[in-house]
Amino acid sequence: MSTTIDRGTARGLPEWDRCAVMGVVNVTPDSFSDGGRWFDTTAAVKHGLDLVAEGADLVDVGGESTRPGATRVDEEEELRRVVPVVRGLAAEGVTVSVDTMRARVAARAVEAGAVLVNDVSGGLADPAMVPAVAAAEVPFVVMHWRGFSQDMNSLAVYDDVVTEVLAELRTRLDAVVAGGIDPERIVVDPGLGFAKLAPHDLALVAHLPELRALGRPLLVAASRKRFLGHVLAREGASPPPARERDAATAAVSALAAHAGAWAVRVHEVRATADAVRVARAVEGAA
Ligand code: PMM
Repeated sequence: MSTTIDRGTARGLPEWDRCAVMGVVNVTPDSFSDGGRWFDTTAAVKHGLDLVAEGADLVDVGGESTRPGATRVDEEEELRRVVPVVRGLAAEGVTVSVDTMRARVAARAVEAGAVLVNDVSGGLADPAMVPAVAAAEVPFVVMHWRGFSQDMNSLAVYDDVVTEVLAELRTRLDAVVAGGIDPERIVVDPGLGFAKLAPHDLALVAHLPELRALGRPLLVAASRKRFLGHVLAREGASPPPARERDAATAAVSALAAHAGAWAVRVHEVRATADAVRVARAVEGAA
């Protein structure tokens, strides 16, 4: 079967003939949707391996919660959480990415075997990040970001969210390339839920092909996010909790794969692994 959708590739990473599945391991006591469960190194490594067994192509390890309103974790604590888990998973042959806004954490994680740096601030939070990633010569996720978790709800103001996110991502792309990162190593991400309300997130999901026009592979991370809670809420009832949003997440995974996403980042891998395979089979039949 020939691939009908061009998802792009990031230099230095494996190539998949379908949308890839990035499984999430949050080594945090307070993450948005799975915090506290994988806080211990051994449990976190085991969880990452389980995600691979369930169909994850790569595993994203993070030690700092970015849920709206979260306060920042101390750098030493972040290192203590993340580095042993990265090392343990890389030693088992897993393709590991590190989810961090700090250059030192990124550099230490790469030394420990991470092959992708996923910075939700796109290099804005730490001025040392872009030079560190350029020097490490690893792929870099540039996510759309307007500010830290404490401030991001007040920053969710757009006239036209798709146009503005595109323009702001383009500016960040230019900046990180000017900072020395190989353009062929860059992945872009609309940053669902980051300084965005539910209608903004839905509009971005509806317009993913336009984000592909940035010319870089697209990572989509809808997993368990608030906008899905809004979509699923029954009239007059509060939204279902994060853990009850996995079927909705898999639905977005299928839509994103069909729209040309390079990868989807999810907490519950099994259903999304099926979703991207179905999307691939449909593409092959087109
Ligand atoms: N969202 C979260 C964490 N890391 N990384 C990327 N590239 N894109 C995202 O949208 C993103 C991310 C927050 O979700 P979690 O705390 O539930 O994992």
